[in-house]
Amino acid sequence: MRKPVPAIRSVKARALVVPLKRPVKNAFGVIDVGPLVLIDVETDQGVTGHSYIFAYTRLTLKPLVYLLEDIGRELIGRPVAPSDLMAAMDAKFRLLGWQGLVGMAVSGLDMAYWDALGKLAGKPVVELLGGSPKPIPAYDSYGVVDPVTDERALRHSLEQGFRGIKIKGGDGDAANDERVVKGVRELIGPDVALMIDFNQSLDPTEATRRIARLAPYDLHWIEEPVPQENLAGHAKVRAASPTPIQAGENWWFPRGFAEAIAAGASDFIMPDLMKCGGVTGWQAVAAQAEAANIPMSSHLFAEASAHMLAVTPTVHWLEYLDFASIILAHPAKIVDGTVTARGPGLGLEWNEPAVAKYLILY
Ligand code: SMN
Ligand code: MG
Repeated sequence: MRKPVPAIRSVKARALVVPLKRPVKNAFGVIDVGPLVLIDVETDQGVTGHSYIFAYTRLTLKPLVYLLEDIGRELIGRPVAPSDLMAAMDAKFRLLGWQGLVGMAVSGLDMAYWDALGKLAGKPVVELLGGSPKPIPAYDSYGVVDPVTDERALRHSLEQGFRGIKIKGGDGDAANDERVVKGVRELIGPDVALMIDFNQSLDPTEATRRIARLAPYDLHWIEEPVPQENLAGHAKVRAASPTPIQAGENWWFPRGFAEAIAAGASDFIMPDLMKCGGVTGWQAVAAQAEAANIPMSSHLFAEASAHMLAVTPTVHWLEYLDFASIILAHPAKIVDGTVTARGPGLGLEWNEPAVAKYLILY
């Protein structure tokens, strides 16, 4: 007989602040610790779905924990049917909107539902979605680097087989961007993709000026040159740019991508699973990317993104920026510069002794 759809028994959220192997300096400051929220969706069939979200700052940890658990209390007894639950969330938050903590919580819950469904089926999520695990080319994602002091780390990335390196710009003037890009290009050679991320720090005129100056260094993409909400600005920069524009980590849910694509904002897109609506939202974004022939990469969340990129028709790159491996039992593994999805579910299991060590109690 057909097994009933599992129902939600409880939702638990835990806040952690984990140390980072590599701080991420960007145009606005330094991320020197990893503020994470772990989500556990317990079902009535003996399986618990897991996911984690990245809170950016400690300041949002406590509200996220309370929000997740309060939403969770309203979900008790509901079947783990992600599409239905997304529709229920849409109704609940329609007047408030997705952007911000609500969108992060709803996306995180969606990832945990899918993890639970995969674990119940004994399959990786990529298989539930009709695909199969495959190696996805990954780039090693850095903060601001200095070609001299970070030489060892950059060489280590190449030794691990990474065929792409991303660095941050916009923390200094145009001359500094050029010095760094030139130095890193010399170090990694002509065949490794080099991306630069401005993290929304420029205005369209300045972005255009800086991009022109970086043209001789064969950059693979220019990321978020201007504020994410300035879609017309992105389109303007893109029209003048000899280098492809990349964006999407700060566009919210499939509708955000529809608007950006309609505006011609970017050559490439890179949804963040925590902001695009989780596994459910990602699929709707990937369909748009396919229809518009836009190469699609991931932002953070390497373990879960490896599942999603394997069913993304215009798959491009997986971002490897490690915030969570210290608290995961099976962190993403780099093999010849690629990451392959692992199950069951999204392959997320907690390293509980490490979780206990970094737990913040409210
Ligand atoms: C980024 C965003 C948030 C945390 C770390 C890094 C960055 C990226 O914009 O693209 O990785
Ligand atoms: Mg970025």
